[in-house]
Amino acid sequence: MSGKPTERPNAETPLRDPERARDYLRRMILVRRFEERCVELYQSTKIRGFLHVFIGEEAVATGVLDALTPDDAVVATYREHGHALLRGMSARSVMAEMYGRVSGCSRGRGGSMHLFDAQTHFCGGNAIVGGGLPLAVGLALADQLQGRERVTVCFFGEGAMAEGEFHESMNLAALWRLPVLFVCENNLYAMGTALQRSESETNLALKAASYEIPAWSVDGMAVLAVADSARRAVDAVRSGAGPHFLEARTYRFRAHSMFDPERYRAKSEVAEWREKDPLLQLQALLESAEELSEDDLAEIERSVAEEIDDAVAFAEAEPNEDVSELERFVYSDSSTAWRGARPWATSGSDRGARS
Ligand SMILES: Cc1ncc(C[n+]2csc(CCOP(=O)(O)OP(=O)(O)O)c2C)c(N)n1
Ligand SMILES: [Mg+2]
Repeated sequence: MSGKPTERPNAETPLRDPERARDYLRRMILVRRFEERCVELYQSTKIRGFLHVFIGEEAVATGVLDALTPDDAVVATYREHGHALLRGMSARSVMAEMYGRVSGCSRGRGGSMHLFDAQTHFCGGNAIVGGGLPLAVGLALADQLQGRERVTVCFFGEGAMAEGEFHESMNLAALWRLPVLFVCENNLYAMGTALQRSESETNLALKAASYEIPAWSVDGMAVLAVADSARRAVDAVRSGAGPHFLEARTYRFRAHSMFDPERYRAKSEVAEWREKDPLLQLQALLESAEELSEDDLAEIERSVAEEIDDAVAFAEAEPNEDVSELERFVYSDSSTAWRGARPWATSGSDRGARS
């Protein structure tokens, strides 16, 4: 019985491991600067399509992903550049994908919202709100059936909790005690819709707990608190305690996407949240403990800039996929194996079915 959601005090998580904290700071700076560069590249039309940045929310993915082993699986949303980088995908493969290059992680066919990498078990990037939830449940069910000891972490926005898929996924995950950690990135808005305008119950951990899933909330602007909470939850999931749910209370500093005049929130509200910037908070904590000097910070910024410059130069120089390959992957390569048995093939012809 999970009963009601557990509130955990987390504002003052102590700095137990300065080296690890410095590493978190570097990772968050990498994600922030990478996305700032993406915005610039978008404005100069080097990157096309949709672009949703995670700026302000970096502590969530940084803290949660640190609790995983390389064998665990990750499912994310369309706001997933940071998750991909933090999972260990190279800045080159992510940036090349943003450019639509053949050497991008999805051969340039997915772009910003469809980053994917089998090697790091980064199972997307998903453009559909709530679309990742059933995928995560399916991955965890497969692991359970095949006896693999893997945890799947599923990130989604609070907007996804108004979708039917959320409820179906929570129910089945709890019923079958699947090894999933659900992480709700509650940034208070789904595009221009505030949480209280779309949810009758705004206590999100309570909603999850109603499925008998242990659930609690954490300050999503405080990376050490997120990391502590996530570790506790991941350890529990790994030990066979079934699915868990973490609500990370966070905020996006930028617009929903590149097309959003932001008429739904006051500038003063954004300014208030910017005071809680997860990068500045951690920096201040490290500095006050004398665990971060100006030189340390300059070195982090320098090495991050170098990594991003290299990724941009790489993406600039790479080719797009040849147009002759356009139809490849429309059907899977293995589709030729069952071509003869296709139920809708009424004649011997195979019109429209190219592999
Ligand atoms: C099923 C579905 N409905 C609507 C959309 C359009 N849409 C794209 S993002 C978004 C808001 C989602 O908000 P939230 O889940 O809170 O994530 P956030 O963008 O805040 O990270 C909507 C409605 C979509 N992509 N998929
Ligand atoms: Mg949201």
